[in-house]
Amino acid sequence: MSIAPNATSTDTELLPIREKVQANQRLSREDGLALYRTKDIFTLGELATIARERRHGRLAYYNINRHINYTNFCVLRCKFCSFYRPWSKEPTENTADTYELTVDEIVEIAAQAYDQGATEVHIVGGLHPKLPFDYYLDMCRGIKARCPGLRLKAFTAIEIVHFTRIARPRMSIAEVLTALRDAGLDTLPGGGAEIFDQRVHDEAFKNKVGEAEWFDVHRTAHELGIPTNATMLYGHIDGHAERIEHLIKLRDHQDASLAERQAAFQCLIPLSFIPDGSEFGHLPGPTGLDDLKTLAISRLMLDNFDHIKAFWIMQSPKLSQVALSWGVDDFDGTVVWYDITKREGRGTQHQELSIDQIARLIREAGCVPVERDSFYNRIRRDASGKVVGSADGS
Ligand code: V47
Repeated sequence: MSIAPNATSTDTELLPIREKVQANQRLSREDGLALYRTKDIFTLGELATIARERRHGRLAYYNINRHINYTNFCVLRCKFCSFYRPWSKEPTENTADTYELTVDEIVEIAAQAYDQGATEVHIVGGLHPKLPFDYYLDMCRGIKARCPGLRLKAFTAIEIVHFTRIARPRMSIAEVLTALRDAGLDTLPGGGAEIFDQRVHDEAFKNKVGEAEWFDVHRTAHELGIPTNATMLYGHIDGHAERIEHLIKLRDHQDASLAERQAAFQCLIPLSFIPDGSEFGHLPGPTGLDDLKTLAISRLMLDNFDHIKAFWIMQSPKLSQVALSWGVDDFDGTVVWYDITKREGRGTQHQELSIDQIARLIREAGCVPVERDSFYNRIRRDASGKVVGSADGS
């Protein structure tokens, strides 16, 4: 898509922002708020496309992956979450839909995915009160022993803090991350960030560790050379000002990681709140326009993040497709099973897009599908579909 350099907007507030975007200058807090205020979503999309195309042209990334949610027992009670189930030491008191997978079951799921061409497993779960730290180490070791080429993106910052508390003797964040990396962990997913704001924290996820600990984990991972992702869960009791603040905090952290640390954030995933089945089930959730605006504004504010991902499970495949022209360059992947959010609260865990479906959505949006690995290198496959390497030569 070519952008006319002097295109006009119906919203005069956007004119100075257009100049900044064209000059590749950093946007301010006020700019971010003006972008949320605008009704001119076409100019917003056009500006986000300038930022997107400067980095990626019309390439759109996806991967062949498998999400594995190892347990839905959780000691937390986040009001936006429909996934968690309380744990009781009396098994008969647990509801029928609780589960915890054994290490063997997890390795089996990963092995099936690997044998079918997946290059990454994304593993997260609830904070289980009883599983020992060895369970998580064995899970990583077991997967890597059975599937040596499979990349392991696992455990949100919240789980990492939980592991520091359950390890015996107790361990620091750096010790937990080092032990997991030695066992096979490659990258950390971005979950658990929610919205970095004390009011929202206290009203929506009071018992969860907050912003300081989330950043501690990501800072330590970056110091150790482990790349991570970031998320923003929007469209519940948050406001636009809080979202812009969240993005600026991530941008500040990224500046420091890029300048001083061995690794950095790879990608932001704005997560569109799905109310169904949660304590916030009475809330309407974001509209399609709010989704589009938030993805585009994320692209524009995060000038030091390489990638903005629409997680099609949450934004829907159709809106994620449209968002490829509103700043998004990554589609996540084939997913297959996903338990954390389900449409209508009682939908199925089976949530899958085939490679052909993803490629069609991307091509129809005027983009070029690129299968990527966990570090955004282009995957090369032979005629039989076997991975023969990444574009970086690995
Ligand atoms: O941590 C929970 C959020 C996260 C709901 O790093 C909800 O590549 C919407 O982090 N509605 C898990 N969101 C998902 C996540 C993720 C997904 C895809 C890719 C990556 C990545 C990360 O989902 C949780 C929480 O923040 N969440 N409940 C809900 N009702």
